[in-house]
Amino acid sequence: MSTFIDPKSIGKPVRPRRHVRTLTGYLPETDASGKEKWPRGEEKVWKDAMRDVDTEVTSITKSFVNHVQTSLARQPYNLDNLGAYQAAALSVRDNLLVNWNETALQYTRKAPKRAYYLSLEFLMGRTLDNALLNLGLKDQYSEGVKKLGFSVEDILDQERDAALGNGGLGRLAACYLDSSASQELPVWGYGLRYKYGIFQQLISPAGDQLEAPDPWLDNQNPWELPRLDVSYEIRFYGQAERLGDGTPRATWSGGQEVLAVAYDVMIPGCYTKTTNNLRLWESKPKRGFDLNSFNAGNYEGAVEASNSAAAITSVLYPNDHTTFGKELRLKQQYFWTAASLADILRRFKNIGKPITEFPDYVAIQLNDTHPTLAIPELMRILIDEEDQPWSTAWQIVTNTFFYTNHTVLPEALEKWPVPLMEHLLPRHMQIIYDINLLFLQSVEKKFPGDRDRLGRMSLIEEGFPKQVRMAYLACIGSRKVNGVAELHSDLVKTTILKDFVEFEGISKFGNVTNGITPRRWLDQCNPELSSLISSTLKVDKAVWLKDLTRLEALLPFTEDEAFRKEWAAIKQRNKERLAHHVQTTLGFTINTNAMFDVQIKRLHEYKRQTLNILGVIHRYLTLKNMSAAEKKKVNPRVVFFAGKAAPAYYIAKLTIRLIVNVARIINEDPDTKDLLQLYFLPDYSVSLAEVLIPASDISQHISTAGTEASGTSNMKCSLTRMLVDGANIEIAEEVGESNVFFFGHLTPAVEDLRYQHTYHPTPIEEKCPALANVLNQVSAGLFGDAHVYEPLLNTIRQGDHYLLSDDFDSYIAALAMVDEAYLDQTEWVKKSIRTTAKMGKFSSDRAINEYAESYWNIEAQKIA
Ligand code: NBG
Repeated sequence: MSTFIDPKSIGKPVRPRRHVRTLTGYLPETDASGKEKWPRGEEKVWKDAMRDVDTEVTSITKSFVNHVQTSLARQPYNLDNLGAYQAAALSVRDNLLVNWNETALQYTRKAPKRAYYLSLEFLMGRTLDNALLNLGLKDQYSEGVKKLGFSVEDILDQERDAALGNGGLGRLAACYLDSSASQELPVWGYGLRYKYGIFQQLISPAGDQLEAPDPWLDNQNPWELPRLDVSYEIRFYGQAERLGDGTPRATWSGGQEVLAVAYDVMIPGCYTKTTNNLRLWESKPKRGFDLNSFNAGNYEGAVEASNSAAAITSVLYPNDHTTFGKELRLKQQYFWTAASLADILRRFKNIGKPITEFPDYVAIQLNDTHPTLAIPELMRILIDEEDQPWSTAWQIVTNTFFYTNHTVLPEALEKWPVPLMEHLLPRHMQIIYDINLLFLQSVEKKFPGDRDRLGRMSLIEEGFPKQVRMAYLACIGSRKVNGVAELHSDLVKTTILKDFVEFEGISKFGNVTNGITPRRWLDQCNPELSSLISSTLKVDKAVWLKDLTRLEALLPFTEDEAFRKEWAAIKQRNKERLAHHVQTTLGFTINTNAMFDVQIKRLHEYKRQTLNILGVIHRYLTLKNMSAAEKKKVNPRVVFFAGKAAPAYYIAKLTIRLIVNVARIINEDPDTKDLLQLYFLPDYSVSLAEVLIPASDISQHISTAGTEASGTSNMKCSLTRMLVDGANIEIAEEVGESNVFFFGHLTPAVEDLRYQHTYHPTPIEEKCPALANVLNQVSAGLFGDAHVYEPLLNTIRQGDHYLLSDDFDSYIAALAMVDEAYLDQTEWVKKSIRTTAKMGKFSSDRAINEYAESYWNIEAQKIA
């Protein structure tokens, strides 16, 4: 560590952060009459030269060619699809910037209360198509690039996904940014600019998942603006010393200092000028490298220090619902929250209001516990730098933050070892202890003598080592806490935060059911369906895409045969599009006359991909025993899986291997291959989801009851007209239970079943012979490598924490009901239309408005 200590800084008090005035948020001075003075030169000359958004095809092609010649430094006749994508992206970016600047200017002028969404993950996917839709310029660009000899589809296909997220939590953050801008709300996102996003998934010849890095920035990223002038110094390690002068103040000095540099990503709203910002931080060494080592001739040491600074934002942690005690991850969390808070504070100070009014201007949403360090960090700033008394600081903090919980799985609740925190963030650990002391004193006051309760509620979990319970810190440091679906929010209140509800009162705890953006998940990925909806409803998509409840007007059309026919034909074309994609990328030929059945999500035991693959094997074995006549009556099915497993999650990876190897046998078997096909599509991503979802006839959401907080792919699948299977109570409430296929045990039964598994286990042969048979076939080597799968099969045979043996029979029965329902195509299409029509509630516009009104207390701002 000595290589990155700057001896000159040891013992010195922290220098207040300084900031140089930058590109946005600047207002011109006014003269005596209040009129704005143009800072330099002739105002008219400036104004005449200023550009607006290009809306004419000729100005679009001009800007495109201009970028080819200048930004790309290429000859116009020397352009491939990638170059064309870059030129198109740069010219679209110019348009976005016009709106982005105006939005920033107006926010600065009006100084409304703003909300900030702190998320360690933003799974954005591709940008160009979304930007074109939101700007309302898709037709003009298509025409323009066609004139230049390109097709817009080919150009769009060149873009690499921005995959800075693991799954639902990160994609939710991206949907919320889209909705904030579309609803004209002053919301910014703050995250990290990982050099490598979620790993690329490859499948080995044996069927194992392999991971390769995702160098998404290699081709340059036209959607980000490096803001080298917006930077903050962030400290790690060092010493914290209390001043001991009767105030709660302390100094924190020494250690390592690194720079956080901003990269801005424009977030355009749909059919509005509002263009918000997503600010991503990159870490850099404070000085090119450590001068002390360099001067002492220790060149490697000098480089090491700079590498250690740059490493902070080098990679997204690919974990999903698993705890990770890694120091670098904690560093990421602090680096990002500290930089974001410094930036938010600077912006607030520009308004010139007293610090006690901070919560009147700022709401900060904590996306899960990852940004919880923002709570002690704001306390540190208020106390040590702003000289506020403890109670004032705590008052400000607890009126600023809001915390969303995204899981009740115990293994996913973040905890950090106290020794690690003390080492990395000594001042924050002091503050956490102080918060805990005062908190436990007030608990003791309300529940005198209840020592158990104090132990349960303490921010510090006893043990070796002691650990900081981040969810509890997030809870007590926030103004409100919410879960992400009705049932999940109830579980939060009655299980993991039960004691806190009893102590703080129920009104602090709420629910905001997740939502998805209909722009991407209906219009962009399913353009034909989108235009059918617009023409049928005789409503411009600009209207219904921003008010999804309008889809309800589709209900009467369930009785319109011509409409149903077109509805079904679009599904068929989407299936062919997927088949074409699989053919060109993987070389498989898919039967598009079969039902397409998909399960697409992270691989995890609780999501029960295992139940699905064992169900597929059961189906295969059943088919094998059928006569030719019986086979004629079977509904052909193609089953698709896609999803990544955390690299260290052995059982999840084994599930992938089983799926791949079962697919090999089934797809080659002449007895069954016309009736059952199985594919594992590697490297699941937002872009792959955009092809898969519109093509699916049925999607599987089959997690053990009570374990999936909300799910969002269920909403996407239902929105692009299809049916959900499994325990999606809220969706069923909206679309009607007859349009969802339910099976299995419900949440209240889970605990008791698990108890029975542990204390009164019934052999699986007795309890569920059908499942036992499937397991035995796998064990016997029907799909090769018999012994390899034993650890996976044993999770079911012993303990069966996720209740496969309890739910298997009813799962198989539900699949049979799906087959039967599918045979009546008229009714099936009607179900599908009804489902889409009733999905209005699940728009992320509804969700973001709930946050804005009931949590953040912010208002929409019309950008003139
Ligand atoms: C996930 C839940 C999903 C939910 C998303 C978004 C985490 C920790 N949780 O059910 O498992 O849809 O969050 O809320 O990633």
